[in-house]
Amino acid sequence: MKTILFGRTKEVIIDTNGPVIIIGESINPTRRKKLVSTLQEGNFEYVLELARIQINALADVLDVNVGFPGVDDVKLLPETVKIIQNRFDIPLCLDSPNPGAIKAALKVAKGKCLINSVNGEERSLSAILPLAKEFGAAVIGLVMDDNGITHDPGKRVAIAEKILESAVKMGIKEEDVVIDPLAMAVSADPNACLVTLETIKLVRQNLGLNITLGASNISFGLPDRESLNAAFMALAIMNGVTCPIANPEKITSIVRSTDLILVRDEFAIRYVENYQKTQNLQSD
Ligand code: THG
Repeated sequence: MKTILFGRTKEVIIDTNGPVIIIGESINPTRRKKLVSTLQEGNFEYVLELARIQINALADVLDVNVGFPGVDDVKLLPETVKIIQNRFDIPLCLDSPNPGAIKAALKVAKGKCLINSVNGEERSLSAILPLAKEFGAAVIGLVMDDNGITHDPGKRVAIAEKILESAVKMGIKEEDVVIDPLAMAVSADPNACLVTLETIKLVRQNLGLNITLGASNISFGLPDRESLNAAFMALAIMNGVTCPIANPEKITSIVRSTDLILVRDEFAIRYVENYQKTQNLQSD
């Protein structure tokens, strides 16, 4: 199954057979005070810097989240999208819980975006899916619904199926639905990662869709987040994750290593490309 995204002209193919596509997470105000303060001043230089750093670290798609308390993201999200797309030709993942902000961003975005996200709640399905259809976007489906978040992998997959069915009914192509099995902090729940890994496996087996997740979520609240994120990433890819949202500066080496091990990188071309890139950056 192939989910195809576009920047202004650049095509990115997310393929269930790999190689893994990296969605860069860094344009997100969570714990980035500088992003909030510069955006509040109407200064986009830091956003562009975060985009450049992630593209250099071999991100394939950029997640764009400009939500913080007090922000008018119906105005700020499209503005940020325009500024990024003026400079860079990389597909975007529009990350907002506000359908108004998603719609405003889709109106100005060039190419084909990934909407982040819809979930199984009726209110979310009826607000977001028509936008994906209208603008020809792909959409991430979070496996939660009106009952909140279940810890039963079978029930999570049932929500994924419901989202897929609603999308297809709306006229959205099956391949344009990407499932997020929900990655949560293992510090808060010792079973959290195992439930996610099991959900990933079931989504791959039963639905065959592309799978994303917010990979860095799992290490909140613990030291040495990098090691934990790396171990989880390898397991998540093994089980069927094809387009994680993560920090490319830290995760690209792990992703390219895992793809090589899983025979998705003939002649180790992508593995070596990343190695050379990191060497070049050091000598810059
Ligand atoms: N699913 C989907 N979208 C998502 C998430 C998800 N979007 C937001 C989030 N979760 C994924 N994005 C991030 C962004 C940053 C961090 C974690 C998840 C993060 N940042 C570091 C910190 O807080 O310490 C700081 C940045 C750094 O690494 O230097 O952890 O689950 N669909």
